[in-house]
Amino acid sequence: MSSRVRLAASAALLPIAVLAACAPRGTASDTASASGTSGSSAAAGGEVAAAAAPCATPLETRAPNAADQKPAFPEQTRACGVTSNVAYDVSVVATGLSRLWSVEPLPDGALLVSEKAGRLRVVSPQGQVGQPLQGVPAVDARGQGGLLDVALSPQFATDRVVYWSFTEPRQGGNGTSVARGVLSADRTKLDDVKVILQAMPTYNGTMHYGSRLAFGPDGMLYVTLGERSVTEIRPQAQDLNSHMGKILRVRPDGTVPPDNPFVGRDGARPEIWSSGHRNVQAAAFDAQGRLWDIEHGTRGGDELNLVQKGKNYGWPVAAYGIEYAGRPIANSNGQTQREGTEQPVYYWDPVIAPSGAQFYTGSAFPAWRNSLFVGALKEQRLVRLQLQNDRVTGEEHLLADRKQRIRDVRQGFDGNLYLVTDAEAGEIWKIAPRR
Ligand SMILES: [Ca+2]
Repeated sequence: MSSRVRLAASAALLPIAVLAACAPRGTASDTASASGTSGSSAAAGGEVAAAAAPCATPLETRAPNAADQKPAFPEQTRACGVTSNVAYDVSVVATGLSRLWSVEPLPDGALLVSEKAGRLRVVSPQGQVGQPLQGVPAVDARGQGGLLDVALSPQFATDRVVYWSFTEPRQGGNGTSVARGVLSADRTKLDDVKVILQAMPTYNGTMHYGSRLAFGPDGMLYVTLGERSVTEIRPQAQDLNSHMGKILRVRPDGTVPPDNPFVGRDGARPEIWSSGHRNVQAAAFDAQGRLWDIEHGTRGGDELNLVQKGKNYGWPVAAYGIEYAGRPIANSNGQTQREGTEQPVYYWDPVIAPSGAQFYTGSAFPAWRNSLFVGALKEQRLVRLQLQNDRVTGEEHLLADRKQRIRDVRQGFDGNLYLVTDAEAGEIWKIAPRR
């Protein structure tokens, strides 16, 4: 299976990875493991942690935007550069697709992709691009809006149910909504289409919709949202009576499971799983079945979080970075910590502008097992993070030579990685072991 939930097989069954040469700048000890020189890690599929000390010469060398802010712990930013030395080929599966937003591999090797303007298409393993699927409701594609993420039902092989998030045009504005439908056997249309979730309130804007969809090992659908960006509405990220700036958790039919953290609390919306998020466009479950998110920050505040039930991730009352205009973040007065809020596991200053994310669990690239891959829009590359004990121990940047805004990254059922680019003539890439 290739869904964002993927429980790892025992790492012991897999070949030990020949990883990483020493960090190019001669610092991190991301060296493992075929030679057996390092103690093998149970958690990391051949990866061995860098030293716990902060990196003396991190991959990121540019000046931070918020030079006066300090990380809460040494590994929270500017990890050491690491090099996996994996030999891979990039093949262009298809070109000429407009503003691709997500890619979802199907069990037979085809790909389901979304184009922001409002189209879903099936692309064959050979790269044949299908006509837009019929049955997709209208979207508001202005600004950052449109047809956003796609996810498969955990039982897709038998029920053919597809989920997607989109900017729904509404009376008085718009909002992020989630719909589901049944992909017809001939893959030309979606039947029984139904909107199962509407993020509220409706707002008249064009920014910060989120969103990613990810099914957890609990069978629930997690939906990440944005806070609509502007100063008038973004404080709602701290308001449990609003869906803005939240991650939601619902059953596959959109109803609320009774064990959600705020069920039964007055003035709280029961779909909420976690709060205090800014604009969450990446969500991925790790091999242990835990949810991680990556959020767009302001200048200097992109962050990685381990998302836990009922917790508050700080925005906008505690955040790294500065306002786009250059001053401290108004709602936090520049504070990065606040009691009752969670610290990010990692943050980028300057930002990468994160898109989709995927924990790699396949066998095609043993050296990458348990790495977290993140697409980068502004920085036009694929970011690979190594994690150990819930700390980032190394960062690697791949595909930067292609100079494309990467909008999503997903693992296929074949263990290869599939990426889509954000361009008017966008591309689908397959990353496979070098032949
Ligand atoms: Ca935060």
